Amino acid sequence: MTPTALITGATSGIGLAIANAFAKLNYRLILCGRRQERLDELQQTLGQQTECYTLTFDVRDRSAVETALGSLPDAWKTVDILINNAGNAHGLGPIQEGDVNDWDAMIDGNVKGLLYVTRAISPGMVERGHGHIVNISSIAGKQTYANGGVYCASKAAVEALSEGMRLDLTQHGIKVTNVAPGAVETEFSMVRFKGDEARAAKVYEGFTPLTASDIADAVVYAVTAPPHVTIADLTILASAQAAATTIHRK
Ligand code: NDP
Ligand code: 8X3
Repeated sequence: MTPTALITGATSGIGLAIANAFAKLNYRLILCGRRQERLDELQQTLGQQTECYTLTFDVRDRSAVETALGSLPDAWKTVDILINNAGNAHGLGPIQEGDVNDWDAMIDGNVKGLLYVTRAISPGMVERGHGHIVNISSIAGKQTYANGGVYCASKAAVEALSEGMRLDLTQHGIKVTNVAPGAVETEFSMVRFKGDEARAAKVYEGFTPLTASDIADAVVYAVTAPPHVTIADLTILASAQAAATTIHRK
């Protein structure tokens, strides 16, 4: 049977690259995000390669998540692979100056949103005794850096949740993979710096960052591993990156 994959944050960056990679494998795709026009475009483009279904919701909105995922038509209810990718950093600054709205966006999106989606999708996997959940964490979940405490905390929570999910779900035939990328050039820094293009570009200056498709390749590796193999945890860095904030720039 052709697997069906649900990808949150499919409208750009890593989620979009995973959608493209899965389309090449002919997986059926449920593509999620807030930007309707991008989802419509994906339905047009990727829809020519594979079967696609789109859902527009904000992962922070619990009832929107429940309504959207609860409304999946019968033909799309069986989700074999869940990619919990939606998330972003908002701001970069010391804790005493933090913008509480930014904190809410990170904790509500990166942590609670991932939980809401998982709560909606995992019972079906348990019922079927089969499934794979891939959580996109970050090097920031393993190493805390100055001025990024709340984003790092949100990704440390993802690390803990990947372990917790594996402990609870392995007995039900469900694999859990945690993927922790380093610097990947996407819209991530534009979002973090609220549209400041120059500041966002500086993040990737003087070295070759990862591309979103580098991460998609790793996700494909994890989801195509043989049934008896679980790729539990992958940390992927650009070759110039030694640690979260140690990057060798020319
Ligand atoms: P992008 O900004 O390019 O993509 C973020 C995606 O998440 C978009 O599709 C966006 O869609 C979606 N999203 C964000 N917030 C919400 C929300 N509240 N509700 C629904 N969808 C949301 O960044 P990346 O591709 O880089 O980020 C993807 C994941 O990878 C994130 O979890 C990020 O933390 C993680 N990551 C990124 C790294 C990097 O260096 N880029 C490194 C390590 C991890 P839309 O706006 O349409 O809702
Ligand atoms: C994104 C990578 O190091 O900018 O999670 O936090 S980092």
